[in-house]
Order: sequence, then C-alpha cells, then structure tokens
Amino acid sequence: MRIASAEVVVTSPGRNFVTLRLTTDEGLVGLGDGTLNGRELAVVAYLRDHVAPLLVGRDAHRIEDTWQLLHRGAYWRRGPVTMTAIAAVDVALWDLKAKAAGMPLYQLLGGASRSGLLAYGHASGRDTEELFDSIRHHLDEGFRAIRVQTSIPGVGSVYGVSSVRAAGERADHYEPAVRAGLSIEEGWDTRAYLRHVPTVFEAVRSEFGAELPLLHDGHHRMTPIQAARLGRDLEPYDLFWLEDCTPIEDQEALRLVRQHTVTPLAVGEVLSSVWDYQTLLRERLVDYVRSSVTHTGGITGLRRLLDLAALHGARSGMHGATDISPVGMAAALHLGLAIHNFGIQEYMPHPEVTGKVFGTSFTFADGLLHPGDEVGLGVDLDVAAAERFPYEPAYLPVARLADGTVHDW
Ligand code: EZ4
Ligand code: CO
Repeated sequence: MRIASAEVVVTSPGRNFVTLRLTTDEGLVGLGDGTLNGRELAVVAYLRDHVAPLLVGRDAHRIEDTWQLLHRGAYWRRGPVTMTAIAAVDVALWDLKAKAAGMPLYQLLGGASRSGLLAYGHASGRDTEELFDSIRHHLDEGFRAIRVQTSIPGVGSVYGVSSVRAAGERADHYEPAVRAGLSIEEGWDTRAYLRHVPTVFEAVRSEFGAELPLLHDGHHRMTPIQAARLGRDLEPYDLFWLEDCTPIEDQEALRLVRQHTVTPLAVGEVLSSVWDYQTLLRERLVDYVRSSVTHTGGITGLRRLLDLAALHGARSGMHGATDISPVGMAAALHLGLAIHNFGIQEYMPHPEVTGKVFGTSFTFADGLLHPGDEVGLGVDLDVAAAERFPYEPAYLPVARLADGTVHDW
C-alpha cells in the first residue's frame, strides 16, 4: 500500500480546518486533522512544503517508522506546529490501515474497553439565570457532565462566555476564534474572578444537586498561590476538575497548588508531546491529560503519553473544542474507546454548516459518545464542498489587565 498523493485541504465551514488527505495507489483515502487554531497556515506550509514530498511513494503501513522519520528526521523537534503536522500524517495513516483491514480504527487499537465515552458540554451565562438555562439545556440534550463558565462582575467579556452572537445562534454557543482580522482584546481581573467563582459553584450545586459532575477552566490565568486558593475554595463543590489553573509552561508551579488543594487538576491542551509531561506525571501533579490527538503527534504520540499517564494514575481528558475538526474528534473517540485510562471527553458540537464538508458517523446518546462502526475513522471529506468555504483569517482573543498589561488569555 503506497502513498500516491498527499494533499492539504484548507476549508472554513463555520470555522477554519486543515485536513491532510492521503490517497494510496489502490485508491484508498485517509484523513488527518492538522488544525492549529489561529496558526492554521503555518501547519499548511509545514505539511505542503516539507512533509508531503517525503510521503509520496512511501509504504502507508509503516506508521511508527513514518512518525520517527518526521520527528527525528526534521532535527527540529516538538512544538505545536511540528506535532500538529505529524498528527495529521499519523491519523491519516491509521485511517488507511484500518480501511485496508476493513475495521473501525478502535478495533486495531485493541478493541473497545467500554460501551461509550462520558462527554462534557460547555454551559455558560452572563449571570446566574442565563447559566442555569444553559445547564438545563445541556441536561435536556443528554449531557451527564458540564463545564461551567460565567461572566465576572466588573470584567467585560471573558473566556468561555460568548460576547458576539450570530443571529439564530444559541446564547451559550461559544467559538473563541473571531473572524475579525486581528485578535480582539478582552479585560481581566484575577481578584474579582477569585471572589466570584466560588459563589457561582455554590449556586449551581444548590440548584442542581450533588451528583452532577461539574468542571471549570481557569485558562492559565492564575499565579500558583492564587490557583491554590481557588482549588481550596472550590473543594466544598466537589469539582470533577479545575483545568489550566496556571500557565502550563511552568510545570513545577503545580507543586505548590497540590500542597494546598485536593481539587483534581487537568492540564495540557497547549502541550505537544510526552516529553512536556515528564515532571507533571512523574511527580503526580495532574489528574487529567488534556492533550488531543490533533496537537500531540496523532494516535501514536498521544497513546505514548497516555501510557505514561496510566503509570502515574492519570487519565485522559482529551481537548474537544470546535477547533478539533470532525476528523480529529473521530480519532479521539477511537483512541478513547480503546485505552484503559479514559477519563472524560470534551464535546462541543460543530455548527451545522461544518456537516456540508465533513460527513461523520460518531454518535452522542445518553451522555455518551461512540465512534461508530464504519471502517477507518468513519469520516469523509467532500473536496468540492470544501472549496466553497475558503480560509478566513480568525484569531483567538488576547487579554489585558486594567493597566494595559498583556495577560494570559
Ligand atoms: O481555548 O480550543 O478547554 N477548552 C479550551 C478551548 C481553547 C480553544 C483554543 O484553541 O480551553 O476553548
Ligand atoms: Co481549556
């Protein structure tokens, strides 16, 4: 099974997606997600200019060898652009191998370890009433675990709560990448946030009871001592996890957080490889690994990382925001179904228009996701439809403090 062509498809049905499309000499098509939010075209150039020429003519069955060739052979290794490009190749090769075997991908990865994947949805609101409506809406849709984000009194638009609303869109639909040419700016005040968040969780627990798993994303904004305080203040509300409480490039910061709180911690959606987790896992500083298949070198890269996590008692919590394409989401679901140390899967459904380009076969029922039983990933890409939605520049916001200082967004 030789690779006959390697095309990079950039399309924007609702938001930008980068997809690697490999075709074999026998006409099988394999797809891989290479979407890196706000830096999409860097991955496109990496794939088109530097990777595609290496792939044509290679044996498509040699997945590990191709992974090592792209990782070691570039000399320059790790980092989000490189690891996202490697992921696109790796996932497309797994898709091809599973199609050649006539099996859904999870079967090649060892078969199902469970009947479905517990998913969490994103509830948000500008105030308690809007937040409660959003939580009820998610419960009606079947979600059995819910992430809670709200506005902060005195702070304008914040991470996790939609500030721009398209006509007809649900009030709690949140897409952080804004098609406004350049990044929009949001404000931030950590002290106001630290005072407000525990009151929100107290209100949610008294309205919805003790059972419902609740999650929260701090989005890298606290110092270690602030994060320690928030983790401690949230303990009465029994969070499933507190995500990205501090900027993650400082792995050792979490030692201090751990000394003060038993609130479970999740990190890593911006990390790229198993090597970025050495301290975090060896010292048992995290409970959940947020890395996605798409940004961590594919199935091959993420499985290696999750095996190390298993050794240290940590479980998966794969990133599943809308910037993970339907291809990347399907890959996550096949891997999540197969591994033993699955924790939870983030699930933000794509807008309807995304379905005009990507056909999917994964399902969501009674709070559980399943990759489906089509051969391969179970996703197809309509190339002609993709051309009708050309790339549109879209960037993540930046955050500034009241005095104008750039802060972590
Ligand atoms: O900011 O997907 O937990 N989810 C998140 C996301 C990320 C975006 C970045 O591309 O933090 O909203
Ligand atoms: Co996050």
